[in-house]
Amino acid sequence: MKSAITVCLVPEAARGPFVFHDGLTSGCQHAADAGFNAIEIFPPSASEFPTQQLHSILQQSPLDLAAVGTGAGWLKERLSLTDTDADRRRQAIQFVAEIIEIAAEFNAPAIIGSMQGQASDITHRTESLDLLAEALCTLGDHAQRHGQVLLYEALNRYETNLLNTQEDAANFLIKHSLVGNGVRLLCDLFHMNIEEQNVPETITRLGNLSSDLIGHVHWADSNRRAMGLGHTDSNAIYRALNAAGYDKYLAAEVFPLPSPTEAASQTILSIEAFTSS
Ligand code: LER
Ligand code: MN
Repeated sequence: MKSAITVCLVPEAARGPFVFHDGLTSGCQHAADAGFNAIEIFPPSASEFPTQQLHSILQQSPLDLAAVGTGAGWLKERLSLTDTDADRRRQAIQFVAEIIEIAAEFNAPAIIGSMQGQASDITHRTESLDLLAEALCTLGDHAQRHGQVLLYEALNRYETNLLNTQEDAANFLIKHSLVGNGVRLLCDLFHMNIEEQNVPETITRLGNLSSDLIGHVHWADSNRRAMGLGHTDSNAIYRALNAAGYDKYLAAEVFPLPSPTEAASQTILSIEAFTSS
């Protein structure tokens, strides 16, 4: 498995669970210095994505781009893929589609987290899930046409009322034939710590459902600090991921605590404990 760390380029997300907030150059420099394989970027939008700057940084560094978040569409513009207003929904799909295209230039997938939105009233949940399936179908196709997968992230109950557990999300993707359409699960261990009965056992069951279901992992401890700074059993989780055949990124989407560089070095330690043996 490979290591990645988050670089946030959105001032409005300064208090969000991202490690580096001081610009692309500084974030990449810190990530490379700490020994990461890749960065995961949270950009304001596709049009504000620093494409040229990133190309030149990556050419001169050992880093790759692991994934690109789309949550700024929700954070800044309140766009959602399940908005009941068809025009707003189209804007949300367009926002994500453009990020898919830019991420694909760097051989990276885009993430659907906050952009999934939530049902405004529990009676509308079925309708919202139908809208979500429709959007994931369109965007999964778009990602595939650009040679990528699309990462769908189940969030905890305080962030969405759509799909909170990984198995509910997996069954939803399977029911709507979305896995064949390029959609994969993003397992965020912080959300899983809140929602799952047993995180390693859940990962094992996901692996049994389909070996390529898990497309990305947010490697966060129980309190959303760097792995090792909470009470998550990272050893059992790593073993479960390994046994499930997962060989992609462990990306630190965590708070920059006690400092960005300490969160980075703690994350690397927590990954190297498994990968260097
Ligand atoms: C996005 O990756 C995520 O985990 C959400 O909690 C964003 O708020
Ligand atoms: Mn996440």
